[in-house]
Amino acid sequence: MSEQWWQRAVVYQVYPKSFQDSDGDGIGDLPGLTRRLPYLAKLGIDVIWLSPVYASPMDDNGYDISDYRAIAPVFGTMEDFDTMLATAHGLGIKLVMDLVANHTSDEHRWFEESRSSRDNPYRDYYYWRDPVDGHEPSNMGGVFGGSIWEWDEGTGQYYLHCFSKKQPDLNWENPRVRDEVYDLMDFWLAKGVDGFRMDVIGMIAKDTSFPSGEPGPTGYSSLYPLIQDERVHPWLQEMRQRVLSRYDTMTVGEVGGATVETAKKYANLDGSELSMVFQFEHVGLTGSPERGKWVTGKPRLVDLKRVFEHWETGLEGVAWNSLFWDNHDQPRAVSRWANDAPEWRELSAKMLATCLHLMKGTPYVYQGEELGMTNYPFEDMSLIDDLEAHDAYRMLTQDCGCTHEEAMAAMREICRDNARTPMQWDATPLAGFTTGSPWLPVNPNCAYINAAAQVDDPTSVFAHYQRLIALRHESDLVVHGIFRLLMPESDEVFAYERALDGKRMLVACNFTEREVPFALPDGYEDAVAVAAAANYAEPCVPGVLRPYESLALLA
Ligand code: TEU
Repeated sequence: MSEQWWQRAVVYQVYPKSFQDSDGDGIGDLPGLTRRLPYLAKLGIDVIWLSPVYASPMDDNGYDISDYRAIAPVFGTMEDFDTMLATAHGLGIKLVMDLVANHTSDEHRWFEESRSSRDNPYRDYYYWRDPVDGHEPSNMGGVFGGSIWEWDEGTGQYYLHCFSKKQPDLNWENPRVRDEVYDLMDFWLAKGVDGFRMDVIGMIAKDTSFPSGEPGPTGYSSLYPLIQDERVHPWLQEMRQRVLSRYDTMTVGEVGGATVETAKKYANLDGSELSMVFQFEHVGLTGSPERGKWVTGKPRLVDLKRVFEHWETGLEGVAWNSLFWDNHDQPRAVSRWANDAPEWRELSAKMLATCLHLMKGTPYVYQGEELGMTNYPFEDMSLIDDLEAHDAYRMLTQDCGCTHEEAMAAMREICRDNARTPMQWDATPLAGFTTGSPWLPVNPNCAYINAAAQVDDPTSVFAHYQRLIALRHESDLVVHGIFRLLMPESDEVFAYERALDGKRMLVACNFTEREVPFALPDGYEDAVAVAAAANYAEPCVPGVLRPYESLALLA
């Protein structure tokens, strides 16, 4: 099959609220993003995934949309959007919007109509059910706590919301809902947008008998008994036929709970559904039945490698993979997967980049990851905005018996606001993000972790990402080479090989702060070092990998 443009692309996620403020209100906006597009062009990325900028009451920072065809005034105007899009395209950067179509805001016109009366034409845009024995129709917890059902006094029924009560779920069984979604997609594609990231698209089909769930911690997995992702595929095929097929797009579906087997359908190479999906097996490696994801500590490297091997080999030749360490819902990469201590942060951030960017699939860089930005030292919940975190703090301290400090330790490692503190542009106290009061605190380590200090430093984390991105653009081996895991039993070294047309590339990454033995596999005796992969200035030492060393050899 011919190569698709998004198979050689690197995607950069912008969380607009935290990227660049232009009007001093302490909140990032579209003119601010436009101002920083040359920075992204210098990094060399090909696509921006823009988290939602639509009209929204911001209950979930824009993942609760009240008008899909309008820009939230806090982010700017439609003209600002058009300027940003034209500027990005002028720099050779494509733009993918965030399609949040599993649910709307409760302030969307459709929901306001739907809740106004039982016989309103929009009633069936959402899921409404009668009480059962005077209670919620089923006993299932939502991702952000509480029940998935909210009582509506006006019409004497409950409505379904898998996330916050201000995010009622759209009823995709209703063909009028699907028509509305396809129309709004067409609106943005006709404006020149290059595709969509599709929020929780794997859960738009539900078991409408609404089974009850198991008691347990809040989180996405609490919804699994409700989700029927096998019924999503006909709707994605319909979406492809009705709207996507008329444009040259990249689409990535967020499919929590995706397996290699289901991804073979969602991301099949015949293009009948999506380009790729985000799977969550690696980010789900830590956690517990009692506390969900809110546990501290890193996963074992052998388990992390097993997940990546499973996806790299399982999709080979059948479907396309995405590659990511973090996003706006996850803690910062270097803090979570490597070592953000000052003496190891830069080295291990570069190692992580080499490890991910030389695998097969489309890599995603989350804003600030290319600088080695770290988690924030949250000491108190007053500094945290995220509704998910506040629900989790309640769960941890009231249901799980955690002390405040134990709960804050989990917040410092896991909460989503770690990724949402303002982008660190320079060393000034507000990191050049705003001239006002930032909506979330700026990490004080912006004094030495910031773009201004790195963009012209060839030894910086930024420069390392630049070189890896440039390597992908020019290397068929990196884009198409077959993946083979090496040293599967090692809990210290992540080593793998890529092979294509007789050429082989060995990639080796030491995930520890110790020097570890590393024997070259046969056939690499005369191999040539790949400069873009190396994170030590000095040549590699035969037989060992230095602390957090990454290297690649071409044979
Ligand atoms: O996230 C869906 C999802 O699974 C979240 O529960 C997320 O994975 C979780 O916070 C990590 O534990 C999407 C968006 O990415 C997220 O920002 C939204 O809050 C959510 O959907 C609702 O739109």
